[in-house]
Amino acid sequence: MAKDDKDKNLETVQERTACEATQQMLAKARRDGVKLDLDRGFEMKACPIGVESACCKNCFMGPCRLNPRDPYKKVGVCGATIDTIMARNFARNVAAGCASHNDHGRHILGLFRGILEGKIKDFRIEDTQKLEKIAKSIGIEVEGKEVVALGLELCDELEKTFSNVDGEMPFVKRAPKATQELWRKDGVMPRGAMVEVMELMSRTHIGCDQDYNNLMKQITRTALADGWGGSMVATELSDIMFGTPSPILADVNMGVLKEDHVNVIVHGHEPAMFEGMLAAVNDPFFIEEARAKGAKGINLIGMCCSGAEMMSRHGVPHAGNFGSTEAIMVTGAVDAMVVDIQCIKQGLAEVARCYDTHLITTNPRAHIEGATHIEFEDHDPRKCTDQILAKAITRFGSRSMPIEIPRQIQKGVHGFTHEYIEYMLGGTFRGSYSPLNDNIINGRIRGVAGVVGCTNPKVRQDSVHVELVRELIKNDVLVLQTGCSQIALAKAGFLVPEAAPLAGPGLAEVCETVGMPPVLGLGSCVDNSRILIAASAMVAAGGLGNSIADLPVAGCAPEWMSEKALAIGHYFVASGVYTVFGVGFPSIKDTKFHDLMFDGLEKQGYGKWGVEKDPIEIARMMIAHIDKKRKELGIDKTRERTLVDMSDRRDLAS
Ligand code: SF4
Ligand code: MSK
Repeated sequence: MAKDDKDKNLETVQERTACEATQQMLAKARRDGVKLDLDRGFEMKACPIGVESACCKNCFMGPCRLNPRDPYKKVGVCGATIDTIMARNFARNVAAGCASHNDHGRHILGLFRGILEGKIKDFRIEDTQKLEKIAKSIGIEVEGKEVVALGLELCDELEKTFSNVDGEMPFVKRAPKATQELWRKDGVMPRGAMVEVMELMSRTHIGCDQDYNNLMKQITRTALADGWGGSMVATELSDIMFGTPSPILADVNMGVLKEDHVNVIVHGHEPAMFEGMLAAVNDPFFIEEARAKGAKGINLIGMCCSGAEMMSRHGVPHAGNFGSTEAIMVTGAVDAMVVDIQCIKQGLAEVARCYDTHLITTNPRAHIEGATHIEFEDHDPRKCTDQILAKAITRFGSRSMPIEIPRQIQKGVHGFTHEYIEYMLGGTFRGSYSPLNDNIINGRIRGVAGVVGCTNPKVRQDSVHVELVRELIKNDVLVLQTGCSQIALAKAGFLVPEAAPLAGPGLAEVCETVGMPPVLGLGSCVDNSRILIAASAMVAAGGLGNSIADLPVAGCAPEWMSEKALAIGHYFVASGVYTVFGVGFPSIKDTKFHDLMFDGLEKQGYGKWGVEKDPIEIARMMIAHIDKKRKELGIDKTRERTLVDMSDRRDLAS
């Protein structure tokens, strides 16, 4: 490659991603003549009508395209207005996101029941304390009950999350009373996920619900059936079965690959298969097999959300987020990439073919043309995991590709939960959210932000996440993270207590006293439900209002891309949180539907949506909202304090 071309190559890879390891692999892929998603995303010219949700293909009289620049000039063939079209499109996105999380949650519930009934023997109940706590939280009497009996009772109750056709979902009881009352008053209290998704899909059929206000009610109900439904069931039962995470030091970035080991990457969202792989790679038989082929061992690594979950629970190294899943195979060092559900790009198959990597699908819901399918079954995990390991070990023994592994590795502390935040701030004997609230009231912590979600090749990978979080903590906003965003910040070195000096003086003071990072990683994207519980605990601790909408908190998915992200965003809005999305938003400004989402919902007592691409501006919007809530709570004056004296320090530490 000529020098000019080399410089250009370097320059454009830096434009695509802030992750240096991914830059290195993208440059190599180009040299190798392999096209990655990061370049495909840049080259794809999005449809200007679709990007603003101004088209409808809900029947075959269309597709109907309206003009986003003059949205009220025309209507669809059936007469649908721009507001109906945008509301229906958004509704279907939320339905898909909610269905994904509930399908995941229902599988986790089935696994839990299978263990309790003795049909699944390779997994067990790890955290019986949490089992009791969760059962109690939804009104199940726990005294004198054995683990199996209590577990089965919890199963029967949580089954309603999915199958209820009337009544209320069990976990909504965990929301603040005032938040629940709002949902009841407006008729948006979720019943069961299946009925909510079904009704939403039915209402968006041609000629059904054609009032965006009325559609919004069912959108809200369906989104709540995600956050307080399937996502929360998945998180809480996974903790009970596999162990509730607590802070753990783990390595992140592509440097976790080892040239002299058999490298197996697991990428997806379901923890069971990953847990099964973890057991299998520690089997002496496979370690011996790997050694016989000249490897020093088997190196099990996570990516994306199941990776974040396994890192939080067991400290399994993590190689990167959604934006790096194709790039990592360019190393030539991946002997097998094992995938399950959600956010698995079809493009992985072609990259795997180019680098002679095994791409193995394991879930009946998610096959990929060109990949090998080896089905994972909860009752017989080894049948799947052992075949995968045999393939990976064989590939190691006959590696033909040149290996190039980026050197970047960052250490970080992961595995925070709402339970651990309570313990960390409140101490062993009086675990409580009161110290967090006190620090918010006294102004050391200005507020709390959830920064979560995906990466999207429409924007420079990781850069919006990192710049936004940098700005938030600088302004004393404590940041909670999940999913691919957490990995972006981990790679940038923010998930360590040593990052405290990057925070403003108040937040830094709290972090240094407690020994925590200013950015707390809570796990995968279903684990956003941990943020809902943390917010509810803040309300319960007192002093910050009666509902989640009263709290000085805000949320953001700065590089979002998935329908799940829209469902998550809307369940936060529906729970009372101001939620800003980066990249763009599928609606047209100054339309009635847009105004409802970005303003009207807040007037009805919910949170509201915001959209902005620039990270500093996003931070400004979130901080302005936090300050508005502080003012409404009458605690805006306390921020004027700037010095923390020794007696304050003692109060904080006690
Ligand atoms: Fe067009 Fe109405 Fe059919 Fe949508 S439902 S494609 S707007 S005719
Ligand atoms: S994996 S939904 S890219 S966070 Fe949960 Fe990451 Fe977004 Fe998928």
